[in-house]
Amino acid sequence: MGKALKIGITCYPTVGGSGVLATALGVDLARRGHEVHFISYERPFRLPPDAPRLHFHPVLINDYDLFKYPDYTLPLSVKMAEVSRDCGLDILHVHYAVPHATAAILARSMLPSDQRPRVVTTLHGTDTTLLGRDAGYGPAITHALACSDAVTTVSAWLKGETQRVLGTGCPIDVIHNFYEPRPALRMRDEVRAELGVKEGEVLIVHSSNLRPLKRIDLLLATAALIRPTNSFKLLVLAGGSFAPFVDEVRRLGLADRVVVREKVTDIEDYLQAADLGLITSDTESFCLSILEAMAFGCPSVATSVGGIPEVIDDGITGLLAPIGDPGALALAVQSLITNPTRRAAMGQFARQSARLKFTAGAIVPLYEALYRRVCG
Ligand code: GMT
Repeated sequence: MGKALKIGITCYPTVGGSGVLATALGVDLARRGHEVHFISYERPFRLPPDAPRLHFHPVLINDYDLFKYPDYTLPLSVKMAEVSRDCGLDILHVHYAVPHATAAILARSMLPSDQRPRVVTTLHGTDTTLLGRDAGYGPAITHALACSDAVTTVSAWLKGETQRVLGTGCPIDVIHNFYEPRPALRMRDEVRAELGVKEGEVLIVHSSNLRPLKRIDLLLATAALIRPTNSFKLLVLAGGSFAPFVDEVRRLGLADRVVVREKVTDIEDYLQAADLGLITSDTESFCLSILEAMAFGCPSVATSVGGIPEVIDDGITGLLAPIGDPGALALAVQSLITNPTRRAAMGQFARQSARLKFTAGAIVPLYEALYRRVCG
């Protein structure tokens, strides 16, 4: 290993793919001997409390009456500059461009030239696909990318979208997401019993923040079409409130099929108990939750959108279905419910693919090489 680096990481600390990935990256970098400083408004929820070389610096947000909208970007940039100076950071690595990349560029310009860290921006998805299209954000994102020392995207698809939507000519490295499963704490049978999964039923898992682009309406419409109706339970691991969907569950006659667990932190316990994943998103730049399921030998049925085909090899590690078609999704799910041998084989390939292509061991060295490249 080369010289240990001092790396600042900024991400959203809440339940969501970009923060989860950034936290896992920081944890692994610290394990590899680097000094890692998280800078955010709250401690990322998956950050272990006492790991060596891992530090957390909270950003205090103002509460002035004179502001109608509290500002986060400026206090964040001031904290980034302060941590960079006091801890001698080599790198500021920001996950999700808005507002983190702009804050990092500002922080860097507050410092004397010999104390300036290199800025690495990782785009995760909606920072390009949603905010990049917004006239109130797009130019600021393009500017922050142009001023970054390196830009990465979590899939080749997102790289193409970033170039297309933002018209940016800056070089972009594609570094896929990774997942390092923690051991489950409970037995598979115990978790299935807790969820009320009966003998012979297939446990389908959907894990997401339930935002509109995850298409929970389509997820439930798909579940309502699966035959036989009593062949499965659908577990929703919800990163947000499921309350807005409860009426629809009842209307579709799914009350005895759908089990919800909100804000779960021990996802591994549930993933090892599942048989099949189901993702119905309108758009996804990678879909970390498919990878999390794959790591537990659980193949997914998913809409063929965005970067998902880079994660699932259709017909080998899972099944892809056209966007917005609950009939096709239900048929794909049914084909794996009724064929446990094929499901198990796909699960084995899914686990192998996760281990080969998408572990910390495969991916984190790519970030380290990038850091060393920008540090010269
Ligand atoms: O949509 C989410 O689940 C959260 C969001 C985020 O930024 O936290 O996810 C995005 O980043 C994840 C990690 O890189 C990707 O796996 C998701 O596909 C991506 N979501 C979208 O692009 C819609």
